[in-house]
Amino acid sequence: MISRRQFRVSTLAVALIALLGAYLVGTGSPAQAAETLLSQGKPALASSVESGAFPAAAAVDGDNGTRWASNFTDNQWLRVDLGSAQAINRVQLRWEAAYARGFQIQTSPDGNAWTTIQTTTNGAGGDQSLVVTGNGRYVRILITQRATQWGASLFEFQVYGGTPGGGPIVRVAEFLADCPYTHRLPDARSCSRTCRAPRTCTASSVRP
Ligand SMILES: [Ca+2]
Repeated sequence: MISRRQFRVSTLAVALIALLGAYLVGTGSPAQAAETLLSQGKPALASSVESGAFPAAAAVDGDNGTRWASNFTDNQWLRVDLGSAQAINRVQLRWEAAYARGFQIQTSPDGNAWTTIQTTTNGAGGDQSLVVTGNGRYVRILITQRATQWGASLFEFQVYGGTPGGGPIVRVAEFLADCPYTHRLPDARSCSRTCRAPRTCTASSVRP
């Protein structure tokens, strides 16, 4: 038999777990939100190209078989125009064998004044995912140190961002208002989805 006191304690524990679940859903970490690829197919420009076979646009075409390649000196850059100011959360680089050891990710409102939002000095090439925080219409990579005798070459230069927390988020206040005490289960999403008339919901209307 469960004593009344034990029942109260266990009920309190369930309520606390439910509130924690609601809190986690309500605060929805941006890292869990769906990200948006902002750069693909957008106008791209580079300070130089090795040849016409490796244009700037090849780094934002979504094709891992095409690439941009610079001339064989440092301080070359590739930029993409996102079309409007955007919040930027991540940059994905897919390097060809001619990668850069040192580079900077920069943003700009106008393509002239640049703000550095990420600096790498020991890059190893391959696929690089850089978590960044920035905002701007233009995003570029400035090559500060090539790793090889050739230029810098990227199969893809991908800028991600958009509205932080893009997925559906149930706020704590909504969750508590919609769900009676007995329905405050850790999975607040299913509660708010199934409990359309909260004052008359029965326990069976809320999925565990
Ligand atoms: Ca490409």
